[in-house]
Amino acid sequence: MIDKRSPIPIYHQLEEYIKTQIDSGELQPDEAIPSERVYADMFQISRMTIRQALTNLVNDGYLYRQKGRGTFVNKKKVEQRLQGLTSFTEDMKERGFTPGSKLVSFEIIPSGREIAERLKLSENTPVYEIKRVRLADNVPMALETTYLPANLVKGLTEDIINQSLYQYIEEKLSLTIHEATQQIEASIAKEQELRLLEIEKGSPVLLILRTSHLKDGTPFEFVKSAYRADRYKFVHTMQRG
Ligand code: 16G
Repeated sequence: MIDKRSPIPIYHQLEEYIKTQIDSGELQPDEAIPSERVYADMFQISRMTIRQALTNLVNDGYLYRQKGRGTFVNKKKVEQRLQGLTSFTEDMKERGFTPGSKLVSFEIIPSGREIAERLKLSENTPVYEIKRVRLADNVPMALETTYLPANLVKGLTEDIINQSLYQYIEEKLSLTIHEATQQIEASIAKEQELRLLEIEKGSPVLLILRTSHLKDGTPFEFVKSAYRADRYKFVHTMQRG
């Protein structure tokens, strides 16, 4: 399995070996991987090489560490396609997860400059600010802060936002959600994100800014979200010509 004469670095070969074991199901999600000593004996390689491979696999989201317990196989990342304009609730249901939300804060505030600009409002217009941890089978996936013009997306309650915002907008307010633009960038989780997403200091997150519009072009939401990079990946199909 490991070829010491190969020009491919040994740590990289070990990474590939472990990935193959994960893909084939020999190592199952949440199963502890063998100890460094086992790999060292099995392949006659140094602990340092093994540590390097394991650290890379943790950083790439294949494995996770638990202090004092060991290193475990991560669940497969959620694949989010970047085609249709879907809600978190719809995305999770489609994948067979139970969607959920944990409300962090919910209030009406006067829009500052950034929010006013994004939502094409004048400054100090009342907007809802909703902060939710989005859950899949009770596991935190993203921290989402949503801004909505209070005189457009009317009558929000805790009950509604604990379920689906898009469903309320479409079914109860009879507004037509039409299109959105979003940007995605990499970042390191900040203090509040670490705590609420239950990830370790230094973990990467994907920051997404989304502005969504109704059929007549009116922006109805501006959302800032931090997605756990170890649980999420975005997939985009492109056509040439
Ligand atoms: C997704 C959307 C967010 C929208 C939410 C509605 C991204 C980056 N964000 O999380 O803009 O507000 O779905 O979800 O995809 P809900 O209907 O489940 O409340």
